[in-house]
Amino acid sequence: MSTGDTFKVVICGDFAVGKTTFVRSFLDEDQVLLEGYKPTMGVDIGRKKFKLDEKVLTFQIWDLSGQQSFKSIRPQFYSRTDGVILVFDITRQQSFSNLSLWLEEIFNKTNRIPIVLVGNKLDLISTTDDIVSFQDAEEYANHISSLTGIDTPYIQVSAITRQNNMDPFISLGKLLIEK
Ligand SMILES: Nc1nc2c(ncn2[C@@H]2O[C@H](COP(=O)(O)OP(=O)(O)OP(=O)(O)O)[C@@H](O)[C@H]2O)c(=O)[nH]1
Ligand SMILES: [Mg+2]
Repeated sequence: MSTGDTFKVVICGDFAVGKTTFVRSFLDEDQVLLEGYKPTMGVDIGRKKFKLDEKVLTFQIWDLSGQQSFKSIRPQFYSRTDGVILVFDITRQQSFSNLSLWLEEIFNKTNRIPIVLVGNKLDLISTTDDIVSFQDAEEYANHISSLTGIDTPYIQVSAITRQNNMDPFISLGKLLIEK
């Protein structure tokens, strides 16, 4: 539930798909995004005010750990969540097939909230043939949408180069305002 225009947004998805890098690129536009992998320990919470269609929104962002070892403590982090950004790595099929496990975790603790699907690491698209196609991911977004009854946009980003990195937050903000 939201208080005024403050929304709790939870960032989900497998370990190392780039959730923390993606959140940092949003929270601080000038921050240098280090490339070393430092797993999130449980959860990191950040906050940012931003303007959308003449409204000022505040997102309180809960960046979860995707590591299996934190799975048992994650459910407690979903209480009063307004929206979810679900991230996978377009160069790692496993992180795409595991999305159903994330949906199960999300739906166990939330009720009909907007979800935005993000395929990260777009900068690596030409480095391997084994990528998750835009079409497959978009179909999956439609599947999510059929479960929630709310539109689920699919957006490809590169957290590292910041390509499209603001779009998922803007899309989610619009869905939350409309709700
Ligand atoms: N090439 C590329 N690498 C990325 C991108 N985003 C993140 N990475 C790298 O992927 C690794 C994992 O990134 P994190 O942001 O820590 O991943 P995470 O999803 O937060 O991982 P957990 O906290 O363990 O769940 C790091 O080495 C990042 O530098 C991207 O857009 N492109
Ligand atoms: Mg992390």
